Amino acid sequence: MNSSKKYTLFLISPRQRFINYPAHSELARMFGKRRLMIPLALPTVAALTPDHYEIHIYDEEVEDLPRNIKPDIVGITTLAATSVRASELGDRFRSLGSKVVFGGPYASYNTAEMLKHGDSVVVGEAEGKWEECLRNFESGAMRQIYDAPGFTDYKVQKAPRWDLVNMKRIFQVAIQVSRGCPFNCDFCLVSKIFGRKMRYREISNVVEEIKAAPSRYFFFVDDNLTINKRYAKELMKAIIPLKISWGCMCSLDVATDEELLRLMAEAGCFNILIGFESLNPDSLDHAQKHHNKGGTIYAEAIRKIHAAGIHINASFVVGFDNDTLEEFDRIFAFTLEHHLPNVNLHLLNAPPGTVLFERYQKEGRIPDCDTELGVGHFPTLHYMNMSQIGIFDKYMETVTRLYSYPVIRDKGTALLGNGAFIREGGTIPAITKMRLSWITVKEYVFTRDRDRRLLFWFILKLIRQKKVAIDKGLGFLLSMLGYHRHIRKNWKNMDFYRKMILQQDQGPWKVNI
Ligand code: B12
Ligand code: SF4
Repeated sequence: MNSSKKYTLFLISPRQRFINYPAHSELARMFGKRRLMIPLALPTVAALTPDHYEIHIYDEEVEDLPRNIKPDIVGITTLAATSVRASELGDRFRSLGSKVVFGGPYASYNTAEMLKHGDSVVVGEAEGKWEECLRNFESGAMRQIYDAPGFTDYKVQKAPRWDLVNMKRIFQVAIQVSRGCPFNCDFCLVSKIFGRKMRYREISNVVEEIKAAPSRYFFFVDDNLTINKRYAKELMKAIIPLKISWGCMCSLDVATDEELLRLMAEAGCFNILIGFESLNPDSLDHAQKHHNKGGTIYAEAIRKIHAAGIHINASFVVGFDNDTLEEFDRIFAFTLEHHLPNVNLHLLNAPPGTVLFERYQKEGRIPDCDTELGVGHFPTLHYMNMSQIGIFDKYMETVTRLYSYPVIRDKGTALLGNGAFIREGGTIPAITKMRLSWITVKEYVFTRDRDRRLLFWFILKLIRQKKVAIDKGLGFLLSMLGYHRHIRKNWKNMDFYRKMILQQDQGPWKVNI
């Protein structure tokens, strides 16, 4: 231990048993990395920690925890998806004599449960509360709960401590420029954790952070990067000279402003995650997601985003009370019609703390199941018109269809064939390029799968015709392969998953009332 430091602190993101986002595992592996990015909470909380702490950041998805160091204090970030492992780690470190503090979305709304495995919970934002917790730790007077009304000012943020993260093992860094969400969708925690009033960082503060970051690849974790279009345009203008590549999340109305879209593309945006959530208007009403309507508006908006050379990660949720299994087919057809190859399909779940959780709990519709199943591809509720096994089987059938090579080929050639994706993305090191080219050839040429080979030749033809940039063509093939591999892995575990689900299945909820 560095002798000028008085205390050792571990900041940990626990291992996730059930992986959903394939891009975070399979795609990272293709890049020779362990994970695309690590949770921003870890370097952010590290930046709030005083200098006399020797800080070690561990994301268990990236590396194992060392067995030979006993930290003085441990901070663990939690999601529903990591809650069981977080408790295990809490018990383990407490048995070693370390103090254990939990934070993050799961612990914030399950304080009593997490306090069985730790000494303290920091509720909601860390800023201010974490520093107080550490002062109390040093004086031997830690409280169990650190909570305070209101939110941090957030105009200027200390740069996250990326210097403590082994960047060789991750691909991109997360960055956040705003906090809050004016909406209040009932399955979401964001407006509870960060409030309904939007807060924005000064753009100069964001630019400094980007310049100092150890990667040129970023993901803006803001829930809606473009909700304030004036701020978004200023931000884009400021980051254009920085020559970075990035993805983000925003709502579809970004497409109503073509100047903004153009600026985003110029500033390096290659991918937007859009929460369509549902194509069933009754379900959107049901979820309080009133701001997300409109079939024809969807079509036009998608066309404009694609025309700007930006990919869409289309996110959908099935399982609202008005949904039936037909919803899956509707989503499948929609993504085919609008050339959306990257689809994140989720089953509705209700993390503790959400309005939905309270309601479903009152109605007795939350089975006593493992909280870590709440990653979006397992049933964790009793659904109104669908049995748990019914919705799960249909989910698996739909993702398998969505990522079958003939379907990917139809979508991919329509999407990439119009010439909008001709601009090169960020610079990739030569060694990575070689690695990716080799994986592409190995997987797409030396394969018995005719559909896969055909897809490769289609994309190659588009590259030769100068309709798509090489890196974008390769990127497309590899991300599709990532999804495909992930789904194949899930099929291998199907017997286990189905057995687990059948144990808690009570059939469609309406037959029980
Ligand atoms: C980026 C993101 C993702 C990325 C993950 C990327 C990554 N590896 O980081 C992707 C797109 C893959 C993703 C996926 C999903 N996500 Co997500 N995601 C987010 C999002 C938008 C930003 C997270 C972030 O970086 N925030 C910025 C950091 C700084 O905030 P923070 O983590 O909350 O940390 C602050 C405090 O909580 C606290 N804190 C956190 N940890 C700790 C630890 C200590 C010791 C202390 C003191 C304090 C502290 O201090 C920090 C600074 O103030 C959040 C919403 C949000 N606005 O936060 C949802 C969110 C985390 N996701 C959520 C969910 C549910 C999902 C999904 C299941 C999708 C779905 N069906 O809704 C999937 C699958 C998740 C999985 N793990 O498998 C929920 C989590 C709910 C829960 N209880 O688990 C959130 C809160 C959104 C929501 N719907 O309510 N997600
Ligand atoms: S789902 Fe999106 S729009 Fe709805 S409350 Fe959450 S962050 Fe806001």
